Amino acid sequence: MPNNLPNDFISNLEQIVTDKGLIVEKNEIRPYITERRGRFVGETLCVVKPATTKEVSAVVKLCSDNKVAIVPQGGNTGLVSGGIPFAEDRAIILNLSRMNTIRDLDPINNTMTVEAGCILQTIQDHASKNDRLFPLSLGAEGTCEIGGNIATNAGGINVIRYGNTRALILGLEVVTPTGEIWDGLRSLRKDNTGYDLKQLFIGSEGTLGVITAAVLKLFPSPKEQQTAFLALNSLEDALPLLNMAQSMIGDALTSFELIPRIGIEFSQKHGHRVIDPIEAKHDWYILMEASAGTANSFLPDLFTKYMEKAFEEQWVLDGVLAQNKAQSDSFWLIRENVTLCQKPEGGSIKHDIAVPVSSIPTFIRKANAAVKKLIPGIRPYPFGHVGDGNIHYNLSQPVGMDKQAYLNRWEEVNRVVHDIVIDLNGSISAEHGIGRVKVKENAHYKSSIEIKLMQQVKHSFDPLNIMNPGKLIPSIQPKK
Ligand code: FAD
Ligand code: 2HG
Ligand code: ZN
Repeated sequence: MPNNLPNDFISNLEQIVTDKGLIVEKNEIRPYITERRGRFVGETLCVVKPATTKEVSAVVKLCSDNKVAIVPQGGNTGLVSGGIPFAEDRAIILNLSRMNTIRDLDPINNTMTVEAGCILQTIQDHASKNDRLFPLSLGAEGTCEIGGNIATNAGGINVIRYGNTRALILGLEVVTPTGEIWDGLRSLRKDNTGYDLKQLFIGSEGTLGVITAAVLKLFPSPKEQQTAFLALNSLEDALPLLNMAQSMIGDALTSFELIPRIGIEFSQKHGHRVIDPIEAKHDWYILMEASAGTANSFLPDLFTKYMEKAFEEQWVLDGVLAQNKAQSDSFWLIRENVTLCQKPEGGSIKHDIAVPVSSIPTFIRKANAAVKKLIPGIRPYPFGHVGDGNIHYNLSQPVGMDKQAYLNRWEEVNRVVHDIVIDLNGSISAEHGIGRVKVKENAHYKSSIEIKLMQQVKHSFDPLNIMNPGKLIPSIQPKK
């Protein structure tokens, strides 16, 4: 038993979360403290899995009374180690997976009320069965939970049309760090009655309270969809191509993703059933999609005209318009594999950056030159949500280099890349959050006033600092 824990702490927890709600065995704990990509293994006192909001409240009160820290956890797919405690935190993991009830779907109000542990894909499927769309979509959707999506303000592939998670939430139920329950499960599109507290919890990465339920916005389910895989003439041509999509296809445009040649190569080498849709090799590709909530929307016509114009302007050298759902799925399979197939190529130093869309080519070219100078042979792997100005600027290790020696350069490489991002008025975390991994780096770039204001917010919600300590906010005062 770790230091200073009251003897009856674990038995009190056991009484709150009866029936498989408490895990103390080392082997059973391991998956909960292991980051999905195996980069970190944390340490926890135990894993608690409450089944109701009242149980969450009782667990939090017990922890607050005993000054034991709490790390909320959903599907543990986060990429910045926000949902894992480390030895110095002396924390329990409060895992929400058992709170997985869909409480309500209101087809007239176009809302769905769900508990925090509902898996994102289950929510999408339930919306679809009711002829509605819940548009949040990301590679981890079969595992991540809506509570985690809200806590990280997740982005994904449909942000260009529907916004980040923040734009999809109407109400929240939260257990505060003192164990009180705030029922903010409103399903209103208009509510100007004071500070919009839910917005503080969205993106707070478990540092201000435990999200137990949410009211989600639904949309008409798509009746027509068009997906195209296009080879760019040059990286710079992505910009006029996007611009033209926004003016010709308008609001129907849902995704505009960048894929580099190296992404196709890694996917074909390590993925399953990945077929390059275009025979000739090109440096850069765009995977784009548009959808309409009504049939006979003229979308197919619009899309065809759009592609004709793109060829005419020579922004696109080659391209395929999906003829059916299977072909469209095969394009998206490539995109999924671009994410998954970097790992078998050895160490990857990762960045999740945003710059104004107009600066994307400048960013990629400057960053490529800088990192190649730093580590000859490094393999830039920039991909992702270019339509939102968000690039996953990942860097695969040089072939043959020792993996650990490469990963030891992580912070040095981050600094070089992030300096370029900040010069271009960008962000060092576009959608994955800060977690534990980027706390220092964030404090380095943010002004002291911004960090101080965040610390004040944190302190007013959680004066004992028991809610996910050491994440998001630095424990030291920043220099500036
Ligand atoms: P966890 O990893 O369990 O937790 C994440 C953070 O949220 C932690 O700080 C945790 O303490 C907090 N938290 C979790 N649940 C709660 C709760 N109920 N109350 C309060 N705090 C809570 N992210 C994107 O934004 N866009 C992408 O396109 C994307 N693609 C991905 C693809 C893959 C293959 C993988 C592995 C990850 C991807 N991610 C992406 C990252 C990740 O899936 C998201 O951050 C996701 O929202 C995390 O959800 P989760 O349930 O796994 O949360
Ligand atoms: C994606 O868009 C995810 O695929 C994961 O955000 C990005 O692995 C990554 O760096
Ligand atoms: Zn992403």
